Amino acid sequence: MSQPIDAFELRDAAAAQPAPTPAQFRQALLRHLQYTVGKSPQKASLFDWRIALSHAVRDHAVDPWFNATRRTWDEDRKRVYYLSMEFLIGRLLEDQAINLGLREVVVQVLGEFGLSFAEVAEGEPDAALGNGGLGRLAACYLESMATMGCPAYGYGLRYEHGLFRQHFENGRQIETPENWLATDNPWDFTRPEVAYPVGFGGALAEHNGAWIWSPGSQVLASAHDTPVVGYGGKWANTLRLWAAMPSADLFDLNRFNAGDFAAASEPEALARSLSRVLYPNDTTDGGKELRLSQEYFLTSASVQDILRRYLAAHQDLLKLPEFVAIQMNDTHPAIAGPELIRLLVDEHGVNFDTAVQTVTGVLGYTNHTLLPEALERWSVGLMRKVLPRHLQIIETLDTQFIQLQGSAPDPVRLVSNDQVSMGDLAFATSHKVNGVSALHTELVSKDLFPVHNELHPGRIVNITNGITPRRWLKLANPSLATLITDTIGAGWETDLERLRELEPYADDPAFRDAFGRSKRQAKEHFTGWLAQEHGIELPADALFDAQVKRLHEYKRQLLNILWTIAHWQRIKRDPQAGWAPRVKIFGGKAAPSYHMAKLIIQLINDVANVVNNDPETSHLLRVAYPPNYGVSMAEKLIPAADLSEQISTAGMEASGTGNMKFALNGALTIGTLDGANVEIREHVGAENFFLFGLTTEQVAERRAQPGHARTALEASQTLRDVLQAIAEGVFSPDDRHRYDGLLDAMWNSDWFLVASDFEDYDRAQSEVADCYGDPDRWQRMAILNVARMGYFSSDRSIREYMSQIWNVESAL
Ligand code: 9GP
Repeated sequence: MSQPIDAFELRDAAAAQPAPTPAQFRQALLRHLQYTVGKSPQKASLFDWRIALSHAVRDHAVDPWFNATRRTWDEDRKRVYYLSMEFLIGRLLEDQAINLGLREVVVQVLGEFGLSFAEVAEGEPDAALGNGGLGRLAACYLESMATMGCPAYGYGLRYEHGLFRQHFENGRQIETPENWLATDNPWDFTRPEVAYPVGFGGALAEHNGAWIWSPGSQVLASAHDTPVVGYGGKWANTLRLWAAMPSADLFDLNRFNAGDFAAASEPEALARSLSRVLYPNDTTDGGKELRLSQEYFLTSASVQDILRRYLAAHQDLLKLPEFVAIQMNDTHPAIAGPELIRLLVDEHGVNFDTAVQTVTGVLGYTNHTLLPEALERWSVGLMRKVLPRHLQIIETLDTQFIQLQGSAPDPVRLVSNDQVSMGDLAFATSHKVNGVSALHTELVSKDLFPVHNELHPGRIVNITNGITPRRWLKLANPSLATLITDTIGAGWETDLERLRELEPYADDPAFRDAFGRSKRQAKEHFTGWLAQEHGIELPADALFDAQVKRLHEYKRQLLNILWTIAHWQRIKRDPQAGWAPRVKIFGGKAAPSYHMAKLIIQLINDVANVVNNDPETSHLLRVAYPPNYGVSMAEKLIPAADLSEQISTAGMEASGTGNMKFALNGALTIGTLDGANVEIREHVGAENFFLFGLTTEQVAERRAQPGHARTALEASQTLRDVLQAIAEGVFSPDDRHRYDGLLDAMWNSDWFLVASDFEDYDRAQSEVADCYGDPDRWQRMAILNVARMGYFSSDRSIREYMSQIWNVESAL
C-alpha cells in the first residue's frame, strides 16, 4: 500500500525548490511537449511550444501557491476577497515567467530550438474578461496583492466570450465574438468538486417568523482556478472564476433521439448562458435580467465559498470581520450585502441587526464612476422576480436607513421610484467606501453620497488607483526597464519610488541620449508589429501622439480628431512652416449600442483615409487607428508614445489608469484637471505636463449657460473651419450627411464641452509642438515623468487598501 502524502511534506519540498538551470528547464519543456502536448520538437507548431512552455512555467507557480495557501490556513490569517465582474488579465505567459524569475532561462532555452520568446508568447489569446479600466485595475491589484503577500482571492466569471473583437468595415466598427477558450487554456485548474447551487426566482414563505426562500430554478457555479504569482515568486494567490453549469442533467436524450436536436439542448444552453458573455458596456447595463442574474451568480457562489472556507476553521460567524474582507469592485457585486445577510439570518439563525452589523464589518465598496447611467439601478419588479428574498432584505435596510435620517423631509432611499439604487445599497452595507482618485473621492463625498457621508463621517476614503510596474514597465518596455536597472540597479520593480534616483540623470546628456534610444527602440518594436499585424506603416521618427481607451463622449476622442483636422488644414495652408511630423494614434472600442461613439470611430477612420492619402501632408501628419485595442496592443503601444492624450471633460473620468501607464513609460501628458491627472501633474511637476481646459467647477458653470456651444464656436474660427469641412463632406464624400447629427450636437448642446475647451487645447498642442522641437527639453521632461511616477504603483494602492480598508497584514 502506498503511503498517504502529508501536506507538510509537500510544503517543505516546495520551500526547497531552487531556480531551474537551463538544462533542467529544457528537460521540463521537452517533457511537457512530449507528454502533455503529445508532440516531438521536430513536429511541434508554435501553438504546441506555447502550451508546453506554459506548463513548464506553470509548474513553478504551483509550489509558491501551495505554500501560500497552506501558510494562510496554518496561521489562520485574514483573507481578502476581491469580487469583480471584470478581470482584464491579458496574456499570462510572459507575466508569470517574469514574476517567477524565469524569463532569462526561457529566452535561452527557446533560443536553443531556434525560437524567440516573443513569437511563442504572441500566440496566447488575450484573456479579455473586462471592458477597460475597471477590469484592468482588478488584474493589476491581483498581481500586487500576490507581490505583497496579501492573502487574497479574486472572484470573477469565466466568460466563454470575453470583450468582442473589433474590426472596421468602411471605417465602421464591426463586432465579432471573442473566443479565448477556443483552444487549450494552460493556466486553468478545473475544480469540479467545488460547485455551488445558485437559485433564482421562486417563492417566499414564512414559517415560525422565519423566511424560507424556495428558488424556482438553480444553476451550478463551478470553479476554475488560476494561480496569480507575485513578483519574486514568494507568494501566490488564486483567481477563481465561476462557470455556469446545469444543476441537473438537462440534456433531453429522448428529444434528441426523436430528431429535435435544438430543443434537446435548450435547457442546458440556457443554464450556461450565465457565464456565456461579458457585457460589452462599461457604462450602462444591457439585457437587464441576464445581467442581474450574472451579478448574483458571481456573488452568491463567491459568498458561499467564502463562508465554507471560514466555517472550516471557525464557528462564530460574528467574528467574520476579523478574518474576512470582501471588496466590491463597483456596484456589480453589491448584492453581496443582502446575500450575506440572508445566509446569516435564514441559514445560520443570526439576528437581523447583528447580521447587518457583521456584514458591514466585512464589506468594502469601491466606486469607479459618477456617471448616472453607470450607477446601477434595478427595477423592483425585476428584483422581485429574480431575487425575492433579497428585495425583502433591501426593503428592511431601506426602512432602517430612513429611520437613521431622523426627521429629514426628503430622506435618501435605497429603494425609490420603483428602483433599487445599488450605489446607495453598497454604501449602506459597507464599512468603507472609496473613490479612485483624490478629485473623484471629493466628488463622491460632495455630489454622490452627501447624506451618507454626513451620517457616516470617515466611511469614505480615497485610494488613488495604481498600475503594476511589472507588466507596465518591466514586461512592456524592456529597453527602458534595462536602462533603469543599469542606471539605479534592480529593486525598483517592487519599490517604484526608487525611480526618483533617476532625477539627476535628467541633466546628464549621455543618459538623455540613452533614454532617447530606448524610446526609439520601443517605437520600432511597435511600428514593426503594426506593419506586420495590420499593414499600417508609420514613420518611427515622428511624434507619436496617442489616445487609447474606451470610446466615450466624455473621454473626448472627438476633441482630438477635430484638432487633428485643424492641424491638417494648417499644414495645407502653409506646408513649409516647419511642422514636426506627427502620428495621431487612436485605439479603443465603442459599446455596440452606443451610436455616437461609433460615429466618432467612423469619423476618425474617415479623417485617416483623407489625411493619410494626401500627398501634400502625409509626411507631416498621419492618423492610425489599429483595430481591436486590448491589453497586448497597449503593451506595445504605450512604451512607444511621446504624448499621452488624457483629455476628458473635467469631473467625468473617475481616475484613469492609462494616464499612469503612459507617464511611467516616458510619454508627456496633455490633459485636463480630471481624475488622477490632477495627482500625476502634482507628482511630475506642473512644468512637465501640458494642462488645458475648464476645471470641474467651470464645467458646471459653463453647462448652466444657455447657448454655450454656439458662443464657444463663434469665438473659434479654427473650429468653425473644421466643422465646415465635415459638413461639406470633405471626409465623407460618399455621404455628405453622415455627420449631421454630430454637427448638430456640437452647435446646439455640446454636453461634453468640446467647443468650450477647443481653443485652450489648441494652445496646449502648440506648446507640445514647441517643446518637441527642443529635444533636450523634451527628453528632460520625459525622464522626470518616469522618475516621479513611483507613487502610482499598484503596490502603493494595495498597501493603502490593506491598512485603511481591509485591516490585513502581509504574510511576507
Ligand atoms: O471610468 C473609470 C476610470 O476612470 C477608472 O480609472 C477605472 C478604474 O477605477 O474605472 C472606470 N469605471 C468604470 O469602468 C465603470 O464604473
